[in-house]
Amino acid sequence: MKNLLLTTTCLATVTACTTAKKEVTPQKPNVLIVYVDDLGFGDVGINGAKGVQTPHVDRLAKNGVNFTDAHCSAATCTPSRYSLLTGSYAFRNQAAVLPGDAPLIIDPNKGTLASMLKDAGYTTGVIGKWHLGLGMGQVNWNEEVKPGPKEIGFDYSFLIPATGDRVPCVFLENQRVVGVDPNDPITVSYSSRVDGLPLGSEHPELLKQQADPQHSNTIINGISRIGYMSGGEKALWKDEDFPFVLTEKAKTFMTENKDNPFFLYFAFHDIHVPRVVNEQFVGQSTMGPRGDAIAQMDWCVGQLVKQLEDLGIAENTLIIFSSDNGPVLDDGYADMAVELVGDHQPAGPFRGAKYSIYEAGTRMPTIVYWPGKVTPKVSSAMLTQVDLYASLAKLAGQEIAPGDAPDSQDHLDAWLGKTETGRESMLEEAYTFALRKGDWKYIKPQTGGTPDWMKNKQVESGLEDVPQLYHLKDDLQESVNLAGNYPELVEEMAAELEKILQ
Ligand code: NG6
Ligand code: CA
Repeated sequence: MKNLLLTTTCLATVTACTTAKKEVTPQKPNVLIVYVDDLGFGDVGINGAKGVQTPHVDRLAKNGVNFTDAHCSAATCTPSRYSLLTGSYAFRNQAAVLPGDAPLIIDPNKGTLASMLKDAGYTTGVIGKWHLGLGMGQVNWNEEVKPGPKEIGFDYSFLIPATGDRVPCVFLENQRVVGVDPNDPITVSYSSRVDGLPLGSEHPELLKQQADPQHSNTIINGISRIGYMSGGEKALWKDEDFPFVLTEKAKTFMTENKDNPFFLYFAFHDIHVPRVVNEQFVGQSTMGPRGDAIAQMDWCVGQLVKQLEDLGIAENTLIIFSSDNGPVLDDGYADMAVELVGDHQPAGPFRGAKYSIYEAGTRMPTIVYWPGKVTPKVSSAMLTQVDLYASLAKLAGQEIAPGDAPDSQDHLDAWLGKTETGRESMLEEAYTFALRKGDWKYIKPQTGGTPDWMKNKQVESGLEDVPQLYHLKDDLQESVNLAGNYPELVEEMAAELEKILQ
């Protein structure tokens, strides 16, 4: 009946027919965030990687926008992910690296990137590393674990609950442990030993990789972890399977949602420790497991893109590729990352590393790829992942509810490479704070200097008990502290930073 009426109208006037046609809104673009863990700016071929090739990532960069000054919000994982999903600076929730039994740190009553896109008509999914806490404390891993992704806007989830180096070493699908067995219940503790599996500290002969004391608790799959766990034998993951398990789940999600707009947050375990790659990728780099993990990650990226192409939806999918914090070589396991790095520079031209307030801590390899929609280029726009919330809201035509995403700014045009004007100023978080204003960078003083654990990892923390001021255009390496030369600028930037932190 409806069709008949429309035909009649069209026959009546040509104008009406054209108008009716125009009103058919095209499907909103899918959004795929490909989020690598601990990948440094210089760890991809397009940014100068020496010890490993990344043809799939490079292809995205060459046919998309490759950013040189785009940042995650903080120099560690949990804070960056918190900001990405909430559009809020991480210090507002004191977000820090979480243990594997921590409660969910995102407020289910507030909007998230996922809930905002869901409200805009998207089907939403998260696959991979979570590390934002689950439940409300004292989680029973043998039952549904909530609140979790569903309560903050994800229709589907398949998770590594915390990190690869933390228990529990099981996957959760839609907030239930995959392979849970009531006859073999799972117990997890971060405070005391639980009976059952051997510990790395007592049985180093069982290990595939030796580990530092913090990573020497329960052994699972030949790797000692942070934290204690027993039970769930059938549910335990095999690290070597991650690339296949995760990409298969992503492919299924894309296939099931190929006819409706979807948002997929695909969060790699790679290239975080433990770097235990599948045998298919062993030896693909000259850098041992860390480089091989990069090759493995690159293969997965290729798989995700191929699936979009095979489904015929690549041209309607915006891909954002980035990382959650800067690179680190030794992060607790003896995997030869330091010994085999050669002339490869994980952080590219920048100073610092994961955990560091210097640029390498947050300046991420960042690529936006959208075939036919984005003109290939290199962009120096200053951007932060905190802004993806507001920018993607713009893309999806969605209003941001009052009080949500307080730090997020719409820079969609910059993300899409239409302008190189990004942020005017931006916060960087590590174990102190920095403020960027154009080429100027001010680092807030912090008493106590670099803690021993960072020194042991050979990380240049950037923690100094005096103010630091760098001019990045002339001094990308943050090597000449100009604070003494520009006291007024230091005062001005310090005041602006404190205003944000209030
Ligand atoms: C640290 C771990 C490190 C890594 C990090 C989190 C120790 C000594 N080190 O506490 O191995 O897991 O937390 O990394 O325990 S992140 O990328 O998830 O932030
Ligand atoms: Ca990380």
